Amino acid sequence: MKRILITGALGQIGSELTMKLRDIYGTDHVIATDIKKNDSEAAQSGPFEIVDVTDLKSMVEIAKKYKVDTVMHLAALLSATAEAKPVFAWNLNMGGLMNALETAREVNAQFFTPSSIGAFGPTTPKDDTPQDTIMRPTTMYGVNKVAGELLSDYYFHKFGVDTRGLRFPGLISYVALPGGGTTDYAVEIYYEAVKNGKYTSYIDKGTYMDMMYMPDALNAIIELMEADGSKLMHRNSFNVSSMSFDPEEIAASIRKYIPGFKIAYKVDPARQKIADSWPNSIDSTAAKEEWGFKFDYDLDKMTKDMLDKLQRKLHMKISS
Ligand code: AKB
Repeated sequence: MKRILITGALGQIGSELTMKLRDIYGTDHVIATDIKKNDSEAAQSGPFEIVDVTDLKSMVEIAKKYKVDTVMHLAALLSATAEAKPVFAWNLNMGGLMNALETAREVNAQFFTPSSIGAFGPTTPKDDTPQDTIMRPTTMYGVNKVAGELLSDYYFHKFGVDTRGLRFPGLISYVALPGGGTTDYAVEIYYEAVKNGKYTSYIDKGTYMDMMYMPDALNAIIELMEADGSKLMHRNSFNVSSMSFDPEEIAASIRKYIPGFKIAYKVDPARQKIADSWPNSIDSTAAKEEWGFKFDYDLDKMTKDMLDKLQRKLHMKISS
């Protein structure tokens, strides 16, 4: 049975991944860590330790204390925050990744970290973006993600660490909010739809980006980690996506359940510039062929589930 250490476990992905892994592998086998503790289920329902990912010694100590055989490194700044604080982002994103890889090497653990559609740039083909293509990102986050993919490849080839990773699109979820991302609008829009029946988007109409619902993202991580390593030609950088839409299309999907829903625009130039440098839609064929990537949720199925779950979470009823 796996023993898994997760960094950034109280963030958007970690809050749900921790709980799902505890269901599969047992509560005591999943050690959640983050820079601060909070009241969330992930922090309270099983082992939790404060870990600052810039502190290698404490990460290795915790990994040894719990005898982990898997490290899932999620702690990182997202694209918009990284762009606003590039030096801090380099230190946290690259320093944290290096320490997490070193920890995995030290305790001989399997390793996962997410890459992103942010690893692509304006010179990358925009539609059906191939798995192997031009990667010259113009954001600090993108530079971190490309370097992270290469560093993970290096640890695999040089030290034999079983590194694995996915290029995630924008992830949509209702448990923990994302923070500081460019795709966050696609989460905020659902909260505002339930609370106020309207949303003002900071991303302009006509801007297409890849997205995925959190249950599909969690399955993708677990399936990749369980996959036969000998078949993984793109082990640290699989394109994965289940939908691509612009703000008008997500608004139209919400209108199927809230007919009076209204969208307006107040474009944030900083986040729009990042979005404009990313693909419209990426090609996930390599992930399908090499480890059987699949997904359950398209836009309308996700919208229905998000609106149901948020009504329960916010104790609010939408009038349809
Ligand atoms: C972001 O918007 O920064 C992230 C991502 C696509 O990596 N959600």
